[in-house]
Amino acid sequence: MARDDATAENARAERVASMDGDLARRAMAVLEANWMGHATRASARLYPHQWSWDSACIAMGYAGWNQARAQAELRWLFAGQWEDGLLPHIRFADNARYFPGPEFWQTHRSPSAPQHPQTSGIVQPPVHATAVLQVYRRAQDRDQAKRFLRELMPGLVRWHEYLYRERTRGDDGLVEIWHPWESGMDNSPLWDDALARISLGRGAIPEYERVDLDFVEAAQRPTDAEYDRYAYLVKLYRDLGYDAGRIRDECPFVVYDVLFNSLLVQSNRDLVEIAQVLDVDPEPFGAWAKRTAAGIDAKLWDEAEGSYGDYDVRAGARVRAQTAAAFSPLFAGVPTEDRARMMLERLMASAATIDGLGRVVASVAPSDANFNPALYWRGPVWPMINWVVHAGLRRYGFADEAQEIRSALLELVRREGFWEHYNATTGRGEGTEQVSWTAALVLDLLNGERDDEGGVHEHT
Ligand code: 2M8
Repeated sequence: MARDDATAENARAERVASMDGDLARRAMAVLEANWMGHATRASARLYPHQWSWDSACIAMGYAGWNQARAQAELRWLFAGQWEDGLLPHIRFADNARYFPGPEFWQTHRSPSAPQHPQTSGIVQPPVHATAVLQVYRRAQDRDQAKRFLRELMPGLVRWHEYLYRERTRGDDGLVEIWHPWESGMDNSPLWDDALARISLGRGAIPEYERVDLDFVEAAQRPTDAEYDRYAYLVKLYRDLGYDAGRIRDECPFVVYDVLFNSLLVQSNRDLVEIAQVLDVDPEPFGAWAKRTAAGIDAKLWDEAEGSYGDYDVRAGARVRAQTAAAFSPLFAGVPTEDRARMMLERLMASAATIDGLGRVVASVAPSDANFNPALYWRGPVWPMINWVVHAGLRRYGFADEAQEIRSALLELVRREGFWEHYNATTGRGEGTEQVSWTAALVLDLLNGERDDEGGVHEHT
């Protein structure tokens, strides 16, 4: 970097650091501590590797104060991409303690997986094109940032091509997930029925040992029965050599998840914009966005409930659970204004109210029978979900409600620090601590104050 650019970047980092008292500085310190020299571990203790959707969020957090880091983060992730375009949910660091590690995934069984680096063999929600565009938008050196777009675009396109080629069936434009970990919302009640249908005969469960319970109370983590099924599905995929065609036929867990598909719609819209910057034909990405948005509207909207939700492909039925994922189509500009208003009412009625904070979005509605304020993806407040909902509300012009959620989330973090999630009743920080995407999304939200109104795109 030229000396002038370095000075400008330092000046900007200083400006960012002084936002919101010491909150931004504290957030930057979390990312600094988790920086591995080439990418950022998801958290200090429980998650010592690079996770796919965390990493996309982390890049957005870096974008406003350290472009070099933001770009390096995404480059490192995409260097683990498989030959068929699959973007793995974990790129492993060396010698870190975590289950399941590379020895359990055994991705060498797939001809598409790289020999090096070592990765997992499943995916996570596609928020990467959104992250790449955000990094570009926040860059000061436009030419350099354009080169970054040019460098990352082929990987992004191959990633989406993989999803449309291997993860669709029929022509409804929806992509499917094959593991609860692919949703990012691991033990959400959304998966209860599908997992309950998997009966594990003798010898079906591979040998494994959980590591997570060394770091976090069992009451805040998935059950052993859930872990048995997570491990069983991984074993099934590795036994099938990670062959997508065979998994598609044999997999007992096949779900159209509304959050995953909504993030994909937005990523496609962002690919359109990236293509326009690079003077490349944007039409195929616009067509993908349209197709998947139409699929969400046709298959995942329930008129009687007045809500979007997931669809269990194996059961041939909608999934009944009131989770925050239902609001994610707002983020991608999918619903009509009428539907958006219905969603807003439901959202604000089902939000968590924590003493002195105002409303914030719980991962599961407090009125749902499965709600548990402290149990991981079954109730706690997650920064990523609130970030998605906040952007969705802004997009539709629900500025006051967006502001309420933003303020409540930031206040939770100010009070408690950078936790994985926050108790939906007490607001206590729980799960694991020093969490990178919590810090990064706080930085993005603070930075967003300086963006033009509608830091998200127009509703198209
Ligand atoms: C959690 O998931 C991992 C498995 O991928 C785990 O529990 O070990 C989820 O919250 C997921 O969404 C997140 O990406 C990951 C790292 O923060 O942790």
